[in-house]
Amino acid sequence: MTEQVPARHDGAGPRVRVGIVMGSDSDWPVMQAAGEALTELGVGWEADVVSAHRMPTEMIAWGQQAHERGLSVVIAGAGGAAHLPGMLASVTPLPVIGVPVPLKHLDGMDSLLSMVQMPGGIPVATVAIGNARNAGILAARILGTSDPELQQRLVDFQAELARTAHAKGAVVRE
Ligand code: RP5
Repeated sequence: MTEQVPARHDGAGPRVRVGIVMGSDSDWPVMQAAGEALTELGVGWEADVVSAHRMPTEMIAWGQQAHERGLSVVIAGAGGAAHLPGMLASVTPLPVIGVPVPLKHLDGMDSLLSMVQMPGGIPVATVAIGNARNAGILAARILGTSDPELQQRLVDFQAELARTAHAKGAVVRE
């Protein structure tokens, strides 16, 4: 084990609505940004390693049970032959967001192409290579469509992004 993936976000926070899964604990340094974004936005999450290739039976069971356990969105990250998001999408009715994890060979292009080329009927919403933070924000946006308080936090979050961008612009013009 190279990195410690938290089995579940500290339980004391909001109800867990997002499941973050990855093919290996070596993906966690990239994937933890999804959890950080969700925490910033007040969304409960859990994280686990569910490899499509090394533990396929468990992976399918995880996907089949995700909605029954109360999850609403799945974020799945993997590197190389990144089949995890697509395989989960084939067995869950939940929206699946894919995060291509860059490895030392091919810079994540292999992961990206593995995720985006899904057959009709089985969508995976794939973010940019390594951009797990956007996956967390997108999951919050999906949940925000039926959660006015969360949607307001997203409005405030975007306003803060705009303020930050303006501040950066001001520095550049000096
Ligand atoms: C993929 O293989 C994982 O998602 C990971 O990105 C990659 C390498 O895994 P390890 O060999 O580091 O466990 O399935």
